[in-house]
Amino acid sequence: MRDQLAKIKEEAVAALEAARDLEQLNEVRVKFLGKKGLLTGVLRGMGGLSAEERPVIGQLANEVRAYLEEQLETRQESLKSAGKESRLLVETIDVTLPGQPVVLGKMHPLTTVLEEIKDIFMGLGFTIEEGPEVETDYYNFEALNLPKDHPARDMQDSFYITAETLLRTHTSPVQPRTMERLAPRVPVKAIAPGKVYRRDDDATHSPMFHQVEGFIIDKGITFADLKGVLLTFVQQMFGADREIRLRPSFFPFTEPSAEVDVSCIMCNGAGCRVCSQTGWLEILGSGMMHPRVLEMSGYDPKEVTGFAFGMGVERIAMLKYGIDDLRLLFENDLRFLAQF
Ligand code: 2NL
Repeated sequence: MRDQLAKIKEEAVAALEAARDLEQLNEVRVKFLGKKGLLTGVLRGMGGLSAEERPVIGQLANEVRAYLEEQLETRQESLKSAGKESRLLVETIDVTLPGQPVVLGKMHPLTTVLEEIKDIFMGLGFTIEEGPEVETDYYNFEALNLPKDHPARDMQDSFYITAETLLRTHTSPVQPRTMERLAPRVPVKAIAPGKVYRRDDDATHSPMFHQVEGFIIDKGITFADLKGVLLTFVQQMFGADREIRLRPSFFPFTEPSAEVDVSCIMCNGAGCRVCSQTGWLEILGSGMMHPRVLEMSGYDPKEVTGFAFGMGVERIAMLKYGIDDLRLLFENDLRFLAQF
């Protein structure tokens, strides 16, 4: 048995020297020192030894194991550092090569325009209000003086969730919600930006689009305030030399109502293809808050007055950037988006 142990030791040392990499070294470890390895095999045969010899051989076997484990560790360290060195020789870095270009993302044009609109109104002292996109029939229609037979209430035009709830068809319901919360306090100066939904889908209509609604309530608010605020907005948005034109219109929630046009941003009013030779572009709807609407949400129309307006963000973005098809804004084609 002594001879056997001496032979194992000798063979193992030779095998350790011969191992060329960590994998081969591990094979050596398994072969000699593993659970089913040669050394363990010898120890199993100790049963046949006399009581005097057993501890002597046992001790010898342990010494061989300890020695081999130590040698294995040493060999492992030297193989490891040799591996690192050879990799350093092969993997040189050429610091003169050009770097990998980092592709930077940017804002979607709709986001840019929406942020710009919000900035302008915040600068004028407006707060920003939000409301749910799944809205009740009451806030979406009833509180806005939209009569039961209004076409917007048709299943063909709106996305209904239940008989009493639907995807909001405009941002207007944020107004009665805000009024209910604040009434009868004045002044109220707020805008409500956000997503709205209608059953429409073509080159000029998307089932989801964005609106910004705004309103002011205070003692003594007049149509002149409406005109002044909207002129300021238009000039900050489209340029200081823009003019506006108000045309009589109708909305159920305002009286009187007016459509607001901006002097054409392409031809400056001379007449071109963009403005259909009229010199004007329609950009928003507005009016004085209907007394019924004020009253329903807690304000006394004999004490306070107000004005309101609403605009489509997609339309503003299309005019500002000269985009001719609304669908481009929603296709997320990077060749399009990278242009802004
Ligand atoms: C448009 C026109 C408008 C309003 C929205 C409003 C809301 C309340 C009371 C009074 Cl609660 N008015 N909103 C008023 C006039 C026009 O939007 O063309 N929007 C895209």
